[in-house]
Amino acid sequence: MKRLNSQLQDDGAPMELILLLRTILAGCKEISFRVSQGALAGVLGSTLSENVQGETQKKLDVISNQILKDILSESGYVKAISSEEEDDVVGCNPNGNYLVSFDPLDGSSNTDINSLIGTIFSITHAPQWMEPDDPSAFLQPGTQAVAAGYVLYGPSTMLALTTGKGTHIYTLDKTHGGFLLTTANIKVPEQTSEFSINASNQRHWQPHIQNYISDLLAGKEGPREKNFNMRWVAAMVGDIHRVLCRGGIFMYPQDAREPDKPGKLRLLYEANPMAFLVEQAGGLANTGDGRIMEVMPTDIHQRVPVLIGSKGEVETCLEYS
Ligand code: AFP
Repeated sequence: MKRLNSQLQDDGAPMELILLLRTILAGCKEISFRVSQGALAGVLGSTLSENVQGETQKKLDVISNQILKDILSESGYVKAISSEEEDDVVGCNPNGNYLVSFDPLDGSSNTDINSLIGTIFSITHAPQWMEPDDPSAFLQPGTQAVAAGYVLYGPSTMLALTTGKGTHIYTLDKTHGGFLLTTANIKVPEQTSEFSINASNQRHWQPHIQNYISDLLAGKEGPREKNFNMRWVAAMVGDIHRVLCRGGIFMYPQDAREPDKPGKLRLLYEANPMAFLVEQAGGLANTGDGRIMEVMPTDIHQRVPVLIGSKGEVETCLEYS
């Protein structure tokens, strides 16, 4: 089986980017190990702290964030990082050529039930003019990313990665510690009969989203004239992995709960990297109002509504608005 390095070289990735990706993945392998120890190492449960988004931090959120922060700060390749678990941008090497945004442990409410979780990341070039602790350089649309990926800590530890030449899936071979290519150029099926949404928020959705979901639920007897299945992992990384593997539409749409936060998911380190991966696999990623990757960020922790998945189904959903 092909190794990660060899696929990245075939895709024309520059050597420094390859080294940076290997650094991130070294951190993810350590996270994978810490996650797998679970209760034996006392890493489950919550801390007493909250992150900048007002969410209680899990012990594994803090551990994973520290692992990635340390390894990236010491690597020399990175000028600054932004993380879900850091209030502000963290400056690293003033001469570093890259910026990395990450959610160190997505789906952390799943840690205590031994369910799917993962690390999501996105990489852009660092502008020369930028001071390492300047957040403004992170405020670039997703189209500027040079690489994005996630590592899913499930029954296998898997990597989905794009450098803009398709999306490839790798599996961690724990016997030698390397990621091996297991699906090259994965393609999201254009049509689907599976959707993914937290239905408990239904009363807060905009009317057109309520109409769209009710037509899916009406199944064969409704206007779509086919039955749909629903799945919800409560970790975007798990839901998007399923969409990449067998199609579907994943939605966290705008809702009326907090008018100043139009969606739940964060643009820089959740929506954009997933949009890049899914678009490179032939799917679509939209806010309901335009392409996710074209949104100009105004804040490093900005939230956006998200409709991601099979091209035909995302297009159908958009026709309801
Ligand atoms: P964390 O990043 O705090 O772990 O939250 C996970 C998440 O942002 C995303 O991965 C899920 O799709 C979503 O939250 C699940 O939210 P609810 O099930 O609470 O609606």
